[in-house]
Amino acid sequence: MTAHALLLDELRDICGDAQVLTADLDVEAYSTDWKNSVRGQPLCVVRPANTAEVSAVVKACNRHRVPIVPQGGNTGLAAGATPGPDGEEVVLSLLRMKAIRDLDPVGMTVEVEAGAIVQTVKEEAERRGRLLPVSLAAEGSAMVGGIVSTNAGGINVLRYGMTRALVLGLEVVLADGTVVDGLRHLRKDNAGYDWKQLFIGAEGTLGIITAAVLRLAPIPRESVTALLSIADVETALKLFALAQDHVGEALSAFELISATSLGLVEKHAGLKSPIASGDWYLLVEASSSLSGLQPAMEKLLEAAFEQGLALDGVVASSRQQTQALWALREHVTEAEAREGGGLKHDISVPLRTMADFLVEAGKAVTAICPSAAFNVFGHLGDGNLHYNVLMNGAKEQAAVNRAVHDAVVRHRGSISAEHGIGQYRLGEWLRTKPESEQLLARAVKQAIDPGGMFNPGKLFPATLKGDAA
Ligand code: FAD
Ligand code: 2HG
Ligand code: ZN
Repeated sequence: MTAHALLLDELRDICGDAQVLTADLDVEAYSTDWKNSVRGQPLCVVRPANTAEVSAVVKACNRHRVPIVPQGGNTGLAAGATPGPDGEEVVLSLLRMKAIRDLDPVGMTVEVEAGAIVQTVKEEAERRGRLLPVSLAAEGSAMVGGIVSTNAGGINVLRYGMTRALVLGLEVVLADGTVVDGLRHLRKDNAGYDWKQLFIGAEGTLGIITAAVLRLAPIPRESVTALLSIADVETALKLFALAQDHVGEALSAFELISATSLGLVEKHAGLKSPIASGDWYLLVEASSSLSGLQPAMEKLLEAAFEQGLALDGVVASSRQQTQALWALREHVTEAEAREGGGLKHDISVPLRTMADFLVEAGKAVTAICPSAAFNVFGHLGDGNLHYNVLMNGAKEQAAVNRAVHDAVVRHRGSISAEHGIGQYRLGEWLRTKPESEQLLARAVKQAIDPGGMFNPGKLFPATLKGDAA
């Protein structure tokens, strides 16, 4: 019997025959990323039911030296959950581990297994009068382990922070099968290194997250959403300052959408903006547990018109209208996918240089690919835009990718604000990340996963800057 066949038998003993998938048709959905840009071939997909099974699976894989690719909802946009092409890796899917173990509305925490769907946890929290304050268009499929492992952002980072800010405790399985139980429901814990931070945003390269304790928030009673059209991004930044002055900490979303993005949404999703007239649009939301927000938002809009910042605007006056405005924003990714040919960038730069960045990157891209169109949208309030270039599969993709990231580096920005490196940005991470930071990343990996059991070829390449050829 080959080593692989032995391992498959052991995995079947641990999880049951039905939970070890090997047939091409069965593993298909686990073998490619959401964008369908990378296709892999796993040795098998294994679906453990609990932490003890995860630990046993990891031990078995370790004995046979077969690496593991952790997978949640497979909605990641960096191909981090896609196995390599050679049938040499086991995909470990968390999808059966979806229990909400404990929800404490007073302490405002929820303890949940890694495979729980984000939307399901949000619905349960809402039923108990609390908010899980993470919002992203993929939340109907993304899982808790996935958002923690990518440190997902979304549209409410401005108010509540990235996923990292919500994680109070983690349970993880290490490469030798050890279960580390850090599932504490504590807001304050300075008893030693805060090791969980290493696993947040590690994209499955250090261990398997099997459960998490997340922070909840009160449900805002009042929420006001407005869509404004504006002439340019400098104006958007002035409006951001104005919004901070008028609604302060109640500001929960400040999203920029280009007219091109809205055009794609209209073309592919049939959704039309209620206002027209600008090259750019802002979706602004404020929410609060206290009342009195509506007049503050109205004053903000009045000031925006008086100062000549807004060209046109609409404030949602019902839940339905609010949903309709948000639908315009939430459908951009799907619409871009239908259009095809999109080259994604997930950049952040300091807000005060965002307008300069856009000019520089735009010139550089157009010089390389004159026919390129720009699907730019995203979380302007966080200094994070999805600077996606529509170039119809043109051969200059790599050059355009580099030109955009060169502009990012000039502004001391990041080539991935929220989606991660995965496989998609591996080369650009190597090219743009300073050597000292690359070596630090490898030191962490070597300390926690010295045998390279978890997600090889993701987050950083085997050979780093400065390694001898
Ligand atoms: P997967 O795609 O399955 O995995 C992502 C990474 O985490 C992989 O590297 C995987 O190996 C690792 N991983 C998964 N589970 C575990 C685990 N239990 N233990 C260890 N490692 C694990 N992202 C944002 O940040 N903001 C957005 O606004 C946003 N919007 C999106 C909208 C759409 C339409 C889509 C398709 C995606 C969007 N994303 C967004 C990207 C994606 O949804 C998030 O990155 C999400 O956090 C991924 O969760 P997942 O469960 O699908 O993880
Ligand atoms: C969003 O903000 C997501 O909608 C997806 O992060 C971005 O499609 C993208 O590039
Ligand atoms: Zn985003």
